[in-house]
Amino acid sequence: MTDVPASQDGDLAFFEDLHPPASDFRADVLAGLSRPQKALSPKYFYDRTGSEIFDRITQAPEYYVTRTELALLDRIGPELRELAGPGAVVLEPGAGSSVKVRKLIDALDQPAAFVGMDISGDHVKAACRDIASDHPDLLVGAVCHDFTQGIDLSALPLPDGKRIVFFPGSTIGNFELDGALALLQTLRGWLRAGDALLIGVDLRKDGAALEAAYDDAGGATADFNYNLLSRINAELGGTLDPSGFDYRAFWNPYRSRVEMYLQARRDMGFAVAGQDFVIRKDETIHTENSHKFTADTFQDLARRAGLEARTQCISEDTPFSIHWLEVSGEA
Ligand code: AVJ
Repeated sequence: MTDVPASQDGDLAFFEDLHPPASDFRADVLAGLSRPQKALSPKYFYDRTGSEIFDRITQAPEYYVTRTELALLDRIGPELRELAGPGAVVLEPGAGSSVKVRKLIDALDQPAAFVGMDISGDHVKAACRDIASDHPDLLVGAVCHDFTQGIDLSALPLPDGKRIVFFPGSTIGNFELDGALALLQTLRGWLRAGDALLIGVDLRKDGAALEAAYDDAGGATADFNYNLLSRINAELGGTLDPSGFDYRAFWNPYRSRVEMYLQARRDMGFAVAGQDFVIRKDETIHTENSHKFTADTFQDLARRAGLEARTQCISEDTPFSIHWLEVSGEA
């Protein structure tokens, strides 16, 4: 399919709703709070308020991830342009704020198309419309899809160009290692010979810097966690008292990850969706991990997923990396 009309006046060339199974917030929360180590999934951080708070986190002086990756994208722009060649098709699973993909699109040589994918159809449509209105010559499509699930890209009206699956922000770090491997295998399934996965991966660094990045003095990351309790109260009839919890983030060098928790200041009883719970003083609710790799440990993982690094770019001052991965055996 080559002669696809470019999108005009901000309209999308297509919107495909693949009806991803709605993640069951209620069931996941009740199950998580019933475990010996109470836990809540970080994917539930991103309601409208949570997404706004995350923007605050990316502005926090301690949170180096976003600005370091943006600077790195600037630095490797010319190399990406070479590697991609003209007419590339950029696909972004979990399309967040479009700041990063815009930098990629601007670096490329006449990219043919951009397709944003996200589990929230409204969010991804809005983000893609913005990009379409600023890039009238770019075919822009949006897909409502859970990127941890496979997808049949041949069902989408994509131009023929080289596909670049763009997965920035070290979101891969949120997954346990087996989950990260499974995700890389899923994304590998999107690639044909010569296509690439362009992925941002945060690297191990000084523990104090990591703990500061995930517990900024301005309190944005703490608010990010408290908002999850407020969301449970608002959407699941919860009676949690956010002020009864302290937010904790600590670097676990043995598991090579930052672990984030809400810790009870006192014994508390609370209800969620009509189910009663008790949490003891100092007991915790685990909310998120952010795994930190070395370039080697990440590329080992990628190799196990059948992906070979064609090139990578690492920022030394604040260790962070971007990898251009191709299907193994095709390098
Ligand atoms: C969006 C997953 C990349 O782990 O750095 C930031 C999320 N959590 N501060 C990260 C996050 C707390 C962020 N990712």
